Amino acid sequence: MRLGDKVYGWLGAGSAALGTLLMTASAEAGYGRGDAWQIGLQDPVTQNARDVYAFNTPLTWGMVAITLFVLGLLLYVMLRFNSQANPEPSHNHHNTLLEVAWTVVPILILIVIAIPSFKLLFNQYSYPKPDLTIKAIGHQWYWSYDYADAKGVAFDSYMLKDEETQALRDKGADAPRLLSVDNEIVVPVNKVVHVLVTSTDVIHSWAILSFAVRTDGVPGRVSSTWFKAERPGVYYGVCSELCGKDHAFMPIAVRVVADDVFAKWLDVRKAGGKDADQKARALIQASITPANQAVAAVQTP
Ligand SMILES: [Cu+2]
Repeated sequence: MRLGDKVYGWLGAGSAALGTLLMTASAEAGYGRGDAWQIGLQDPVTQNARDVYAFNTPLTWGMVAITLFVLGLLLYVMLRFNSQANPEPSHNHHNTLLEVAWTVVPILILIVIAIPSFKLLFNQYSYPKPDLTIKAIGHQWYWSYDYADAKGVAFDSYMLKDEETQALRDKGADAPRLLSVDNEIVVPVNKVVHVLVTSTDVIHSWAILSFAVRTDGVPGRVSSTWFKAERPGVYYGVCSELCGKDHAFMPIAVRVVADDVFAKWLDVRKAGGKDADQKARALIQASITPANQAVAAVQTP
């Protein structure tokens, strides 16, 4: 067996073993949030995210192969042609075949990368007809949301403090530190959601990794993105543009729920009132039953 084959075998075995280890560590690992010692990306829950991840994996291994190849060439030159090993240097120069090859091969590699990459970009910027449109407004340092189709449904979303998430976890709720927020965005499952992103002060960025969306919120401009989440659950993101001292403390939480839960939630929000936030939260918490958590645990293909 050649050394190259061996190295490839080790890499394959290594990543497979690591994958198994991480998957057994937690059934929910990777969905909507990072997991301790996770290697790789968060699990995708939209078609675009699946396409992005299917592209990312071979690309990364291709990069590893090229890096090792160049490293090998460098080591070979350093050992074989240093002044001790090769005291009489040859006077060769110019090799047309070699020069054409090292120009053409990288061009071909770039073309092979560009084709699926452009396809992904087109998909991300082709907006299917929306079922729901949400405006996300970045502030120093929190987000506010406005449901454009539902008059009066608008709220602020602040990160929960450590003692608040701890209190929730003590009660058995799932509330990750630095990601949980007081008011989550709630959207129905399998529906096209457009998100219009803007900001009132500096540039922020609205991103959810499991949806493969990331869009800058620029003051005075509206940028947009879209997703169609195929799996109920809660998906976290963080502001992805350095926006000041509390940049790290303005997470984004999207709760994907069944249609009927969403309809009830929207009614509570539309009714408004002083305790609307509380009622909306209670409704969502009550909807998280063991039955639909089991549904949520079923992986999408
Ligand atoms: Cu920000």
